Amino acid sequence: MPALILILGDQLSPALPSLRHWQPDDHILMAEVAAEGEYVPHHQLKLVLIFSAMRHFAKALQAQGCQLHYIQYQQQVRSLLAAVQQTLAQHPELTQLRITEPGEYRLAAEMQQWSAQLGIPVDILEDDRFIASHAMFRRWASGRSQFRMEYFYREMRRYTGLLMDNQQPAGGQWNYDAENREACPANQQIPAPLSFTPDDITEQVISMVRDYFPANMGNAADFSFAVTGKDARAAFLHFVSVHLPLFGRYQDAMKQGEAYLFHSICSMYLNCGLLDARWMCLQVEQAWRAGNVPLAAAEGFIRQIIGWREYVRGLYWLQMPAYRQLNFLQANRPLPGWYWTGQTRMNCLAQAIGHTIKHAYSHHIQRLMLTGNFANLAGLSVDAVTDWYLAVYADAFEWVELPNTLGMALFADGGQLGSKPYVASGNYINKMSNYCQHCVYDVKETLGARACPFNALYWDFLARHEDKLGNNPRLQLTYQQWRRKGDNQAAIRAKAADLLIAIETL
Ligand code: DLZ
Ligand code: SF4
Repeated sequence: MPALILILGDQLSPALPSLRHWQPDDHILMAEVAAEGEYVPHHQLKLVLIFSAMRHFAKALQAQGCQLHYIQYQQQVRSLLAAVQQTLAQHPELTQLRITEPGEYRLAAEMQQWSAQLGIPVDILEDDRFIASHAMFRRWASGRSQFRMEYFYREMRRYTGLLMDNQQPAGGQWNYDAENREACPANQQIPAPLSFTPDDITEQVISMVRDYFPANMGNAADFSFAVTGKDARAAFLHFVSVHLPLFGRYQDAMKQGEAYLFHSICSMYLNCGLLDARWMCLQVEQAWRAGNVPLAAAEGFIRQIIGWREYVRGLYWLQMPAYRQLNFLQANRPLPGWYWTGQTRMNCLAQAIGHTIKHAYSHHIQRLMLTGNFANLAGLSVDAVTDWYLAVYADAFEWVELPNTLGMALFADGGQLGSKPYVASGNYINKMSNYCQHCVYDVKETLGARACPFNALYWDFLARHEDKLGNNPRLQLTYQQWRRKGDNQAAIRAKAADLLIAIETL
């Protein structure tokens, strides 16, 4: 039975399950459609990446002799279902549809209805580009009251054999995170990541995105990412040889004017399918075994891929759709306008949001401890914040974005992902960056007119949520500090109330 194979914009991998079953009389469909382009106001660079990478992937499949149908955005097809219906109407010989399961629940739920709507069998294959299958994750999670990443990660190390010597973790320890928390010295040289000049296909996409998405964040003309597997692999190998040796050490550091530091900037390639997770981890392990990078750097990187990334995906599928509705701390304040413009006097946030606007990227600590931390301290709406992250980052798809934002950054799941909220005052930001040296606010002050807003908001957050957080064993010391503030408590809370009223102008 000849099939129509639908490939989505984050499934751009030659080893995709639905492509592995390809037969010469099958047809392939790829479609740029309004429903996917508009479900959040995607950053212009994210749109260019996905559409250009889709067009390059289609071209490569065509060159291999596949019968390929490609719908461009200008054709104004509303949805993926409409694209499938249109193609099937033109090719009645195609009597089944084959798909690799989508990464997002929203689409997976829609696709459950497709067979009835189309009147043909719809074969949905498990996405084995992820290392842990759904069954494997469910097995691990069943019977546990708390899902701690560290234990899942150890199983994944054993399962993959990565960084293992005779069934034991290489170097004798599973996790070297404690060695990964240094600030970046002023004189540290930071090499640039590999960037790419747009070819004709990308130029066409840039002009299409400018025409159809003029109000979206970012400037499509700034685009310099890879759009093919070959270039993405080159970008990653450049990272391994140039940045990885210091990746671990400065993983959490932030520095004025530096968007990337020693990060790989490859999450967007991995998440849309241009890079393969196992291949990346093998490159990193080989670099360590060859003596080119420290074990702490290699382990720190591999943990992100086979540990954290697989773990958040597992939790997402285990708990959707209920997960999307969680709002443990009842955070409902509207998102300040400066999340979209970067126009705030808080230098740390202006930097993180500025990078986001310029590059559709900021690194994990900027996302967690700057934009995420502020959103949590200020009680910003969980819906608005999660939609913002989904829109503005080139690597953001809901399976990875939602647990990281709703769970990790906002504690809206009540502690399933993190054992305590990742909140911090200005002190942490000052320790991990040089942002405070360039800020109009004073990080050492809590109450005065120039006081760093993070400080009063931090204490106010703890006081506001004492009923829900006061018994958390990991916050006992912090609550003791709060109690010692005695008479100052009222002034701090009044200051926080003033800050929240003036939130648009901070
Ligand atoms: C993110 C995205 C965008 C912006 N556009 C498309 C599109 O037009 N066609 C498509 O197939 N995929 C697109 N994607 C990626 C999908 O949204 C993604 O496959 C789902 O969110 C599931 O992860
Ligand atoms: Fe951010 Fe406060 Fe430091 Fe300014 S003083 S950069 S607002 S932490």
